Amino acid sequence: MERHLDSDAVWSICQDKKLQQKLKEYLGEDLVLWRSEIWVNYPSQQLIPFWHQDSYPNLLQGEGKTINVYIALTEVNEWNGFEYIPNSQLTPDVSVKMKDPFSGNCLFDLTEDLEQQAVPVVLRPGEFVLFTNQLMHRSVRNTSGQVRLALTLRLTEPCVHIVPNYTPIYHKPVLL
Ligand SMILES: O=C(O)CCC(=O)C(=O)O
Ligand SMILES: [Fe+2]
Repeated sequence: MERHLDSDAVWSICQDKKLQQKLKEYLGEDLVLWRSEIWVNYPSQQLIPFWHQDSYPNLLQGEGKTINVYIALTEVNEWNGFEYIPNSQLTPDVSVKMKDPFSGNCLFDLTEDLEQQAVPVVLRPGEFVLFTNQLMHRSVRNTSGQVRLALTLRLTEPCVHIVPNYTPIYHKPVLL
Protein backbone atom coordinates (compact mmCIF):
# COMPACT_ATOMS: atom_id res chain seq x y z
CA MET A 1 0.00 0.00 0.00
CA GLU A 2 1.38 3.39 -0.97
CA ARG A 3 0.11 6.92 -1.09
CA HIS A 4 0.06 8.83 -4.35
CA LEU A 5 -1.55 12.22 -4.05
CA ASP A 6 1.41 13.63 -5.94
CA SER A 7 1.03 11.24 -8.88
CA ASP A 8 -0.09 12.52 -12.30
CA ALA A 9 -1.82 9.19 -13.02
CA VAL A 10 -3.90 9.36 -9.82
CA TRP A 11 -4.65 13.01 -10.51
CA SER A 12 -6.00 12.23 -13.97
CA ILE A 13 -8.27 9.45 -12.59
CA CYS A 14 -9.58 12.00 -10.08
CA GLN A 15 -10.71 14.25 -12.94
CA ASP A 16 -13.28 11.69 -14.12
CA LYS A 17 -16.59 13.55 -14.40
CA LYS A 18 -18.80 10.62 -13.34
CA LEU A 19 -16.62 10.02 -10.31
CA GLN A 20 -16.70 13.68 -9.28
CA GLN A 21 -20.45 13.88 -9.79
CA LYS A 22 -21.07 10.89 -7.49
CA LEU A 23 -18.72 12.32 -4.89
CA LYS A 24 -20.45 15.71 -5.00
CA GLU A 25 -23.84 14.07 -4.52
CA TYR A 26 -22.50 12.71 -1.26
CA LEU A 27 -20.09 15.39 0.01
CA GLY A 28 -21.25 18.60 -1.66
CA GLU A 29 -19.35 20.84 -4.07
CA ASP A 30 -16.01 21.04 -2.26
CA LEU A 31 -14.15 17.76 -2.46
CA VAL A 32 -11.01 17.43 -0.37
CA LEU A 33 -8.89 14.46 -1.38
CA TRP A 34 -6.64 13.75 1.60
CA ARG A 35 -5.25 10.31 0.92
CA SER A 36 -4.91 7.74 -1.86
CA GLU A 37 -3.71 4.16 -1.80
CA ILE A 38 -2.70 1.78 -4.58
CA TRP A 39 -3.48 -1.81 -3.59
CA VAL A 40 -1.47 -4.47 -5.39
CA ASN A 41 -2.63 -7.96 -4.46
CA TYR A 42 -0.17 -10.52 -5.82
CA PRO A 43 -1.21 -14.15 -6.39
CA SER A 44 -1.64 -16.06 -3.12
CA GLN A 45 -1.36 -12.85 -1.04
CA GLN A 46 -4.02 -11.32 1.21
CA LEU A 47 -3.30 -7.64 1.75
CA ILE A 48 -5.29 -7.00 4.93
CA PRO A 49 -6.36 -10.27 6.57
CA PHE A 50 -8.12 -8.45 9.43
CA TRP A 51 -11.70 -7.25 9.46
CA HIS A 52 -11.51 -3.48 9.83
CA GLN A 53 -13.24 -0.15 9.42
CA ASP A 54 -11.48 2.86 7.89
CA SER A 55 -12.36 5.77 10.16
CA TYR A 56 -8.81 7.11 10.73
CA PRO A 57 -9.53 8.64 14.16
CA ASN A 58 -5.85 9.48 14.70
CA LEU A 59 -5.52 11.32 11.40
CA LEU A 60 -8.75 13.32 11.01
CA GLN A 61 -10.20 16.02 13.25
CA GLY A 62 -13.51 17.88 13.15
CA GLU A 63 -17.11 17.13 12.33
CA GLY A 64 -17.98 16.55 8.70
CA LYS A 65 -18.67 13.95 6.09
CA THR A 66 -16.07 11.57 4.74
CA ILE A 67 -16.29 9.00 1.98
CA ASN A 68 -13.99 6.44 0.36
CA VAL A 69 -13.88 5.35 -3.28
CA TYR A 70 -12.56 1.99 -4.43
CA ILE A 71 -11.62 1.95 -8.12
CA ALA A 72 -10.79 -1.28 -9.95
CA LEU A 73 -7.68 -0.80 -12.10
CA THR A 74 -7.75 -4.49 -13.04
CA GLU A 75 -10.68 -6.86 -12.60
CA VAL A 76 -11.76 -7.21 -8.95
CA ASN A 77 -13.71 -10.34 -8.05
CA GLU A 78 -14.38 -12.96 -5.36
CA TRP A 79 -10.94 -14.55 -5.95
CA ASN A 80 -8.76 -11.47 -5.67
CA GLY A 81 -10.59 -8.48 -4.25
CA PHE A 82 -12.02 -7.49 -0.93
CA GLU A 83 -15.11 -8.57 0.95
CA TYR A 84 -17.44 -6.77 3.31
CA ILE A 85 -20.19 -7.46 5.82
CA PRO A 86 -23.44 -5.68 4.89
CA ASN A 87 -24.13 -2.96 7.49
CA SER A 88 -27.57 -4.48 8.10
CA GLN A 89 -25.88 -7.66 9.38
CA LEU A 90 -23.49 -5.94 11.76
CA THR A 91 -24.30 -6.24 15.44
CA PRO A 92 -23.06 -3.64 17.97
CA ASP A 93 -21.26 -6.30 20.00
CA VAL A 94 -18.46 -7.02 17.48
CA SER A 95 -15.27 -7.11 19.51
CA VAL A 96 -12.22 -5.02 18.78
CA LYS A 97 -9.12 -7.19 18.50
CA MET A 98 -6.66 -4.29 18.37
CA LYS A 99 -6.16 -0.79 17.04
CA ASP A 100 -3.71 0.23 14.38
CA PRO A 101 -1.51 2.67 16.31
CA PHE A 102 -0.84 4.89 13.29
CA SER A 103 -4.36 5.43 11.93
CA GLY A 104 -6.35 4.50 15.05
CA ASN A 105 -8.50 2.20 12.91
CA CYS A 106 -10.00 -0.76 14.73
CA LEU A 107 -9.35 -4.37 13.75
CA PHE A 108 -12.17 -6.71 14.72
CA ASP A 109 -12.82 -10.30 15.68
CA LEU A 110 -15.98 -11.49 13.96
CA THR A 111 -17.96 -14.59 14.77
CA GLU A 112 -18.05 -17.34 12.16
CA ASP A 113 -21.76 -16.64 11.69
CA LEU A 114 -21.03 -13.04 10.82
CA GLU A 115 -18.14 -14.01 8.55
CA GLN A 116 -20.55 -16.18 6.58
CA GLN A 117 -22.43 -13.01 5.64
CA ALA A 118 -19.41 -11.60 3.80
CA VAL A 119 -20.06 -10.34 0.29
CA PRO A 120 -17.25 -10.02 -2.29
CA VAL A 121 -16.86 -6.80 -4.25
CA VAL A 122 -16.99 -7.44 -8.00
CA LEU A 123 -15.89 -4.69 -10.40
CA ARG A 124 -14.68 -4.52 -13.96
CA PRO A 125 -11.60 -2.40 -14.67
CA GLY A 126 -12.58 1.27 -14.43
CA GLU A 127 -15.65 0.65 -12.28
CA PHE A 128 -15.80 2.08 -8.78
CA VAL A 129 -17.81 1.86 -5.57
CA LEU A 130 -18.17 4.36 -2.76
CA PHE A 131 -17.90 3.05 0.80
CA THR A 132 -18.31 4.67 4.17
CA ASN A 133 -16.12 4.52 7.26
CA GLN A 134 -18.60 2.10 8.83
CA LEU A 135 -18.00 -0.61 6.26
CA MET A 136 -16.50 -3.74 7.84
CA HIS A 137 -14.15 -5.28 5.29
CA ARG A 138 -10.94 -7.19 4.61
CA SER A 139 -8.90 -8.33 1.61
CA VAL A 140 -9.57 -11.67 -0.05
CA ARG A 141 -6.63 -14.04 -0.57
CA ASN A 142 -5.73 -13.77 -4.24
CA THR A 143 -6.33 -17.19 -5.81
CA SER A 144 -7.01 -15.79 -9.29
CA GLY A 145 -3.46 -16.41 -10.51
CA GLN A 146 -3.16 -12.78 -11.60
CA VAL A 147 -2.05 -9.57 -9.99
CA ARG A 148 -4.97 -7.40 -8.87
CA LEU A 149 -4.63 -3.63 -8.77
CA ALA A 150 -7.02 -1.13 -7.21
CA LEU A 151 -6.99 2.50 -6.13
CA THR A 152 -8.66 3.80 -2.99
CA LEU A 153 -9.33 7.54 -2.71
CA ARG A 154 -10.30 9.08 0.63
CA LEU A 155 -12.23 12.32 0.59
CA THR A 156 -13.80 14.69 3.02
CA GLU A 157 -15.25 18.21 3.37
CA PRO A 158 -13.12 21.31 3.98
CA CYS A 159 -14.39 21.51 7.61
CA VAL A 160 -12.59 18.25 8.45
CA HIS A 161 -8.89 18.69 9.15
CA ILE A 162 -5.99 16.33 8.74
CA VAL A 163 -3.78 16.29 11.83
CA PRO A 164 -0.81 18.62 11.31
CA ASN A 165 1.86 15.99 11.92
CA TYR A 166 0.45 13.59 9.32
CA THR A 167 2.86 13.77 6.40
CA PRO A 168 2.27 10.72 4.23
CA ILE A 169 2.61 12.66 1.04
CA TYR A 170 4.56 15.40 -0.60
CA HIS A 171 1.45 17.44 -1.29
CA LYS A 172 -1.14 18.80 1.11
CA PRO A 173 -4.73 17.56 0.65
CA VAL A 174 -6.01 18.81 -2.68
CA LEU A 175 -9.31 20.36 -3.79
CA LEU A 176 -10.72 18.42 -6.75
O1 LIG B 1 -7.84 -3.80 -1.74
C1 LIG B 1 -7.75 -4.40 -0.66
O2 LIG B 1 -7.46 -5.58 -0.60
C2 LIG B 1 -8.01 -3.68 0.64
C3 LIG B 1 -8.83 -2.47 0.45
C4 LIG B 1 -9.12 -1.72 1.71
O3 LIG B 1 -9.10 -2.22 2.79
C5 LIG B 1 -9.46 -0.31 1.58
O4 LIG B 1 -9.44 0.22 0.46
O5 LIG B 1 -9.74 0.31 2.60
FE1 LIG C 1 -9.78 -0.77 4.35
